[in-house]
Amino acid sequence: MKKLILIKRALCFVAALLFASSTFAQQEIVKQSQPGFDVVRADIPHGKIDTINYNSKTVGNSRKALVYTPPGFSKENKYPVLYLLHGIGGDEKEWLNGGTPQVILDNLYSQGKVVPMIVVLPNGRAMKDDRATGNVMAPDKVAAFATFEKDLLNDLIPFVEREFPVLKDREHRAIAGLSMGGGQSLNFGLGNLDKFAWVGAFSAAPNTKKPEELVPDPEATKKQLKLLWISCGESDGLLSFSKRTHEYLAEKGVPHVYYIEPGVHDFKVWKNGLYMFSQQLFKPI
Ligand code: FER
Repeated sequence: MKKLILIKRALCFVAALLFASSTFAQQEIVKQSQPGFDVVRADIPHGKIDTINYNSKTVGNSRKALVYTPPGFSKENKYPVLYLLHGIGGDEKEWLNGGTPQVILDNLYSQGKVVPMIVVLPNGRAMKDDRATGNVMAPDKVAAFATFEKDLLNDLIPFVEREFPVLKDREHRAIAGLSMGGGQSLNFGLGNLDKFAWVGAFSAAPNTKKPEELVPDPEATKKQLKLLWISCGESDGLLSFSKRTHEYLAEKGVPHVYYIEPGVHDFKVWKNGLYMFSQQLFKPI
């Protein structure tokens, strides 16, 4: 009799666990990517990539961006949005060409590891000629990466929110990027916490503002942030920009993830960054 009660109790416990895990998309410990995470699979549903053209009052022309809608996308649903930014040598196609984010995310969806979201891949060089040609380090081109803050907030985000079925509050908007795009994500994300609750920087570049400028009011930042992710390759020449940000945040007690992995300044690190960051997005923390 006692045995039966124990078995019943154990079954109740298992049922409760199953119920809890299926009801809430809780944060689990995310591990780094394993071989195959970026390999196309024919046996799973795939998301879709489209090019959009939006009118930019900031730049004074029509600008391009790519949009990835997840497998099973439906206009009847509403989705959170990740803005995913490129580096100094790239444009709106850099992630697609070098990082195959659609493959990484399709594979994660097939394992139920990501919340369905729309990913917008903008061109973060906000100037009339926004191609990555000539000297990409020219001062006007570097300055255009800062100008993109206005283009993003005043032109692109409103366009996306008019044209796509998206959730429009800060808790359903994320920004992340590689290198220059990582610096932009920290600058724009932490600088506009009324717009972004989830911020990720992979190998952030020297355009990253100084920590005291990024987070002038640590208490306010703590209250608003859902996730701040900073990753970098340990042999990346730009590691110091991630490190100084991390050290300041640690000193001020601002929760964040600081993930240093073997590697240099390349897509191996950035793809793993997207793999790990995306799985944490838009889930209860
Ligand atoms: C720099 C070194 C690297 C710099 C930018 C970068 C603006 C950006 C690298 C990248 O986006 O990959 O001095 O100055």
